[in-house]
Amino acid sequence: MKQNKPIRRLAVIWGMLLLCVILVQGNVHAKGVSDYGTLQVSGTHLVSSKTGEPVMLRGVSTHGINWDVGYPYISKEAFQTLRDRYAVNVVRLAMYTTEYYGYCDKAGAAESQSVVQTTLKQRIDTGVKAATELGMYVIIDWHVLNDQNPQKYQDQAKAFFKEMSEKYAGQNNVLYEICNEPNGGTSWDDIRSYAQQIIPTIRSNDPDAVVIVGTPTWSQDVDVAADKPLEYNNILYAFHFYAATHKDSYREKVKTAISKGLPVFVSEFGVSEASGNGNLDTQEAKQWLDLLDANGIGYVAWSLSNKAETASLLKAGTSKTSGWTKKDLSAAGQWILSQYPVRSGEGTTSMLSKVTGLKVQRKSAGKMKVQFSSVSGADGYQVVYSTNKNFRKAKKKILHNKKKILSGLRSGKVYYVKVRAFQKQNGARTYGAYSGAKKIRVK
Ligand code: IDC
Repeated sequence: MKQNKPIRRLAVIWGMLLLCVILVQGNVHAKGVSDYGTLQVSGTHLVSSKTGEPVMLRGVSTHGINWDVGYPYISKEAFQTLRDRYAVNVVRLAMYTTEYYGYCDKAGAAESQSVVQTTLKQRIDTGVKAATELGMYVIIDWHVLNDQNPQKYQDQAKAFFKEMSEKYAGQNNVLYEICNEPNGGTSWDDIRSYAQQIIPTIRSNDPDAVVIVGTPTWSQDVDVAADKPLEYNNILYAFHFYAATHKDSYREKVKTAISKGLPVFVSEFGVSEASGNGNLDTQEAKQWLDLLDANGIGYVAWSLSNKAETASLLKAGTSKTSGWTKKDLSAAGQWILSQYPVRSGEGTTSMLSKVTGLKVQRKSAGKMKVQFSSVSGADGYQVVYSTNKNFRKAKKKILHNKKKILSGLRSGKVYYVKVRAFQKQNGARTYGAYSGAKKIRVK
């Protein structure tokens, strides 16, 4: 009987540790549809039609929604995890046109082509609804890949986008990506003539819709597109990179395109090699994201999947379909999804631990001393104090070390105090989780 106590104590300690992990994960929240509303392309940027401010989209692409490594993650729970823990504000639904269960060529699938199409459209609808309920943007991606030239299935693309734009015309959070990666010698002229069929179809239903157009050579020749852009407004041109393969010379292509005034959008990237597998190169990826952030170019990571390939954001074979914490993420997932909160500069980040060991001491009239344990990696601390238990009308002070005497307090009042650490990234502060609150009556 006696052994029970230590075991119970151990269980309590484990429980508390688990809670700490959950709290440290914090709640991050990039700006979304309720902040920005309808998106518009202005110059080389996306801007909010509501506030006029530049819009930065950071997102995640599904794997092919035709496969069981892709569609199980189309849910409100999954998207909410991405939004709340990892500062994702856009999700891309990648619908392959060919390969197994493809929209135009179902390859080996048992169902008829029309059943396949109905199922894929239902999956898209689930994704659009989930994103909408969560105030996130959503990209409907016509995932041209093995079919190489989007003109191959142009009639089907037209019918598909007609139907989608009719269905989602009333929404301000849906973007249409009309050809993922033209390749195999498809020229920019081919893509232009395809786009000239599809864009008016979409716009006749949804005049404001932002349309993303792929560029030649697996959506990399944005420099070529920049010499002869399309004659429509609200167009983004796709550029895709995989950091372990595509380096400086590809960054030059992006720089050339934007210097010519082309609005570029990275609707797909990986930290892996272009195969979606092989090595990861986070140093190159960091250079990429720095370049994109500096130019206000949004980016979407490939892919939200547990498939055993290094581009997958989830650990190979993980069975969780939402609620992922760091341990459920692959190396690529951990790197990418820890970048987003920091780069969006909103809310807390899971990179910093919670402040512990907070002590408050009464000093002479109107003063108190606060001290706490330092947090590794912190650039400073924010102490928040108030006479209100819920920290209404709280005062905030930035500290550069772990103790400070606060003065100017109201004598005889009870104060509540809490502290969090912060890091500075790109000029913005990102915070770790708050310490527990302490209370004290001031002399
Ligand atoms: C890859 C998937 C892989 C799949 C392959 C073929 O990661 O599991 O077998 O497609 O369908 C792209 C494409 C994207 C690729 C990805 C990685 O848009 O569909 O996904 N990639 O190769 N362009 C460059 C890389």
